[in-house]
Amino acid sequence: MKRNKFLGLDLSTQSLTALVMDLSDHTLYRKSLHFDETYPSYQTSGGVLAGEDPRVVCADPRMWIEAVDDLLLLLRHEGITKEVASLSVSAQQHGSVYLHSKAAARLKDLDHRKPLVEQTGDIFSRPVAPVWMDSSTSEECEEIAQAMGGDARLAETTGSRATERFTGPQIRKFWKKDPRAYEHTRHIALISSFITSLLTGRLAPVDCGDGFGTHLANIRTGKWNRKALAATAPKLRAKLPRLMRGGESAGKVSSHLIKRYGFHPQTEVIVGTGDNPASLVGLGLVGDTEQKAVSLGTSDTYFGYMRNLGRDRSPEGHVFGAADGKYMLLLCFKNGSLAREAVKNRHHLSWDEFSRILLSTKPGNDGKIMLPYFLPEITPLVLNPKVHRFGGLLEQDVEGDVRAVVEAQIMTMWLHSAGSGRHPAKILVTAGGSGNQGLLQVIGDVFDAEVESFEVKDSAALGAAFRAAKGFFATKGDFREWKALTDPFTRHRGLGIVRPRKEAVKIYRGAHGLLGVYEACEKFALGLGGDPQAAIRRFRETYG
Ligand code: XUL
Repeated sequence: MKRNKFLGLDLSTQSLTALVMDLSDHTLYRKSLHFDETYPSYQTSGGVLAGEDPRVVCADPRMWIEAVDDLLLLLRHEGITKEVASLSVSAQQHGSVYLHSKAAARLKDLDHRKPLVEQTGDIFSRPVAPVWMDSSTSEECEEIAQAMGGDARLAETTGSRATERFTGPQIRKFWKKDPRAYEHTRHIALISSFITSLLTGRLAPVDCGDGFGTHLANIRTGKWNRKALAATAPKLRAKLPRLMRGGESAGKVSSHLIKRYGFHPQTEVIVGTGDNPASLVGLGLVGDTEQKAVSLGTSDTYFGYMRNLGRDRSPEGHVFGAADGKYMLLLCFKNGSLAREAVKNRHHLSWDEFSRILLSTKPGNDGKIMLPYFLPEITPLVLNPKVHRFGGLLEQDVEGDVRAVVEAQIMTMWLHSAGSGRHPAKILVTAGGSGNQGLLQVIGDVFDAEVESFEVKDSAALGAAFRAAKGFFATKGDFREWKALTDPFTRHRGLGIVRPRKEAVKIYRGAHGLLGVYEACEKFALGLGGDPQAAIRRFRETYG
């Protein structure tokens, strides 16, 4: 039988998705398991476990193991696994999984007749995995930055200023709180390398797309950085996965995958990556410096490809590795879909109604502004969540609230990405929110850019499938270009272009426009500027 299918697995915050790509007829097959619904016994909300302190957020890795087991069994049942030539993983970034010394042997020797979780549920030296939504490591961030010679130096070496959710500060916190458990930890995986380890039966490497989101690597050499390791925790080097630049093979599937799920013994597993670097691939943006991407998932992210490490780096931006060994820039906004959903639910709206409100109400919202920090925010850094309302915006104002939350999210994206080079003329939008026309129109209007969304919204899973294919061909000595792989899928699957409306663009970008008002509100709320009332008044006089 010809094996011509490539499988991308994306373990996001809220679900595990499989995307199977057939290169012979360019068809795609998709299957997804939603954590809250499928695994209620883990009591997650939005896929995570939040503590009393809103800054502490983690997940139980056994839930992910169950999901991998169930999804692969489903794919076997559909007759897909035996046709897969290679597979690769994409996963939410920064989260870390802590394994004890018996874990490696256990992964190697699994009984295919038993559920995976039954045999791997006790391989952890720390029962929970801190995830990207955690913001409880400010102290450790400060300590690491100081040891590295300051925040600017840290960013120069590792690609980011000290960042709470990054793996290094998370590891440091664990070592400080529980040095014995740290001592007993043999291996610290990123989520992408952990899931890959389940597939190969061996502790798997991590790629620079995910590895640079740790504060532990040097973005120039693509190697773990000795000084950063020392600044984080003792004897750390030996506990980390191998760091790899490109998407090479991590080995063949384990005998467990062959026997339990029906994979062919020659199936390759290509090194996994983070969901944002995978999305860059899935959107066909590797090598493209002209267009940028906006992902409207649990988090909102703004990202783009970088050919080299120029000076155009917003201080709040992160540099991660791209799939071709170059770089990508990313900004992350934590309150993404969670804030939109909070507003939608508070006013008992459907997503269609939410979109209609955005399309029918006036851009600028008459100067009514919301700072939607329902949760601690990443960009800008807000550790104590609070929703601020300005310009007389009332909680019961349904239309005002909907417009305010979305305008805030897109304006903050525009403002904080301003330091990262020219704003693009075209933006590709992906993930759950990309089906919402109202949202797309606000992006177009605020950025004064054309906006395109796609039939396939799972660009991270699609990117993982592309990585699987590219890595597989490379093992055969076929080094085809990324574009040759991605074009047939991305070019014909656009859902049309949303264009910016001139009048709306003026309201945001013109003199005394809403972007300036928003910036004034944000500065005021963060204690960095005075009362924004005068700016709101001027806006109303100009655009009222
Ligand atoms: C990126 C980030 C999030 C996660 C979850 O830096 O923290 O986008 O990858 O998707």
